[in-house]
Amino acid sequence: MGGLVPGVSTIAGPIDRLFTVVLIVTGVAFVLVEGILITFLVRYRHREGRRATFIHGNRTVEATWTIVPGLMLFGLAVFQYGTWRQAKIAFPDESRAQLVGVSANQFEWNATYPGPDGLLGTADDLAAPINVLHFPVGVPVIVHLQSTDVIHSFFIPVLRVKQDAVPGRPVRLWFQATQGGEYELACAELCGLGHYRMRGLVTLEDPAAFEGWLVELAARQAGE
Ligand SMILES: [Cu+2]
Repeated sequence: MGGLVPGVSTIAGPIDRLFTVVLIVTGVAFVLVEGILITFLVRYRHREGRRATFIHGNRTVEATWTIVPGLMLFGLAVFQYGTWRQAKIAFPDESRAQLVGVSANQFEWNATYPGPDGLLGTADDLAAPINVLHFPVGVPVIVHLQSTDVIHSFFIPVLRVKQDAVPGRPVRLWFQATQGGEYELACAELCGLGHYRMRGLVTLEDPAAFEGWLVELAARQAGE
């Protein structure tokens, strides 16, 4: 679909297809509804000497404009379920995924990576510099996301990943990157006066480079 940033994750294709279909369906409905509105505005405008007729509803018309959009929404709900399931429900196994902890606060992103014990949230975790995130390409990544203050939203457009971070409610999200590069992480939930500067630099790199970066983090942490 033209106009979207390029997608570099396994879910990007299905998400963009959904985007296109929903845009077409709602676009046609929009043109139709606005067209009828404008036609009626012109056709039934005030004219000298013409009296308004009073009607008391029309069951057939009312039922139609309720049932047709209802069926369209139901159809879209069924149509999108496979992609929703793939993106939000069918998580890969944590044992074969790269785990990353991401903590959002006003107004920065803090990423942590499992240390030698392979577990997140333990004393040997490796902390990345503020607003710096690295992810391996070709490997499922599971992010354990949390917020320490207000609601933020973890949004990496090229990965087609967006997830609210709600204080007190840790949540998981997952993706698999298909291509390396440097991209942007933005907060997509107005979270205070500094919201505009709440951005992170995301580096997607092959697993060997990613491992090298973890070693660098460990060395820096040991040197502190
Ligand atoms: Cu924020």
